[in-house]
Amino acid sequence: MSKTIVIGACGQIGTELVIALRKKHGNEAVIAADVKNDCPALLADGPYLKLDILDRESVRTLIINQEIKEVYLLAALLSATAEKNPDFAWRLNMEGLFTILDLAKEGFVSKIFWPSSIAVFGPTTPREHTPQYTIMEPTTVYGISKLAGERWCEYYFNKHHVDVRSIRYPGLISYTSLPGGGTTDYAVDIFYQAKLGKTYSCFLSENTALPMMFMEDAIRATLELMNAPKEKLTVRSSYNLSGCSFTPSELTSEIKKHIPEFNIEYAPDFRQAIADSWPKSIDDSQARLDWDWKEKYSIDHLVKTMLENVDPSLLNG
Ligand code: NAD
Ligand code: AKB
Repeated sequence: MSKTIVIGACGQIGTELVIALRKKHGNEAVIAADVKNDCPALLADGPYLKLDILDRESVRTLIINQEIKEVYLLAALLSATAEKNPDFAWRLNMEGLFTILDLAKEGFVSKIFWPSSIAVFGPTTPREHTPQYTIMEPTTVYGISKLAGERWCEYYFNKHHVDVRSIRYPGLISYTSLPGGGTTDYAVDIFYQAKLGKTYSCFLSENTALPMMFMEDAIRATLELMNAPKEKLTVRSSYNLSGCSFTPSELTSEIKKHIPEFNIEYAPDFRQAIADSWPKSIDDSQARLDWDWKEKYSIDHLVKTMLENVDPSLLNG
């Protein structure tokens, strides 16, 4: 049995990725690992390990001894949290990546997934339909770490034949677990307040357009990229990926179709400057060409699904 590990498994993406990978490979074949002590109930049907990605020796021992061949490395600080602790964010977002890339270079790991983000772009990047190849001058510590990570992934592929694959995820929207400190989190938070019948105080201004994607599409994209034949992949830094793009005001109008009395007010904070430096929409034609990517969720489908499934009791921990 070939083993897979998801590091950062308790997070917004990790929870759903572990479930999807276990469906595909079997529960025992997919290890969920996270720095958190406790395994979330959703991941209790398979192995769970407390693991700190910054503990290089423990990570190496685990992966070598357990003969783990496929690694999904999700542990990171996201954009808003990273700005509050830049030194640690740089360390966490970079050191773990080197640990895993080195294990692959030495032949212990055969395939790596490492996520990048739309945060790799900056204020000098064309903001509409941002191309795969363009100006990249990120101004956040998170974006700088993701861009550096992309360059290292491509370097390890070119120099050491490491099979590392990556997607520049847009803001991801899901209801299974809460988001972990990003600039796009408003587009998840808003559904909880709408379901609770409360006014939502949005930390971005009403006309801030950002690229977004429903989690089901993101997980499917991840599995499709990891399954794609090696020779079809022309991008070894990270693929642009697009779902749908919208502003807080457009999202509110869509929610109001289901909950007409829903209200939003705007109180932009430090995250507004981050959002203003990011693309409004993404051109993902390379992903469509190379591995037949196509999104399923438009904004109306996404809003309907979120409102049907969001459970405000999640906010109580
Ligand atoms: P998250 O914050 O929800 O989850 C991260 C998980 O990593 C948490 O469970 C946390 O406990 C764990 N972790 C933190 N430090 C760790 C350590 N030292 N060792 C092991 N685990 C540790 O993040 P997410 O939204 O699931 O994002 C996962 C990855 O995808 C990140 O690299 C992020 O940059 C990237 N990404 C996410 C989005 C998004 O919208 N969610 C968009 C673009 C890129
Ligand atoms: C964030 O807002 O930091 C993330 C991302 C787009 O990388 N959701």
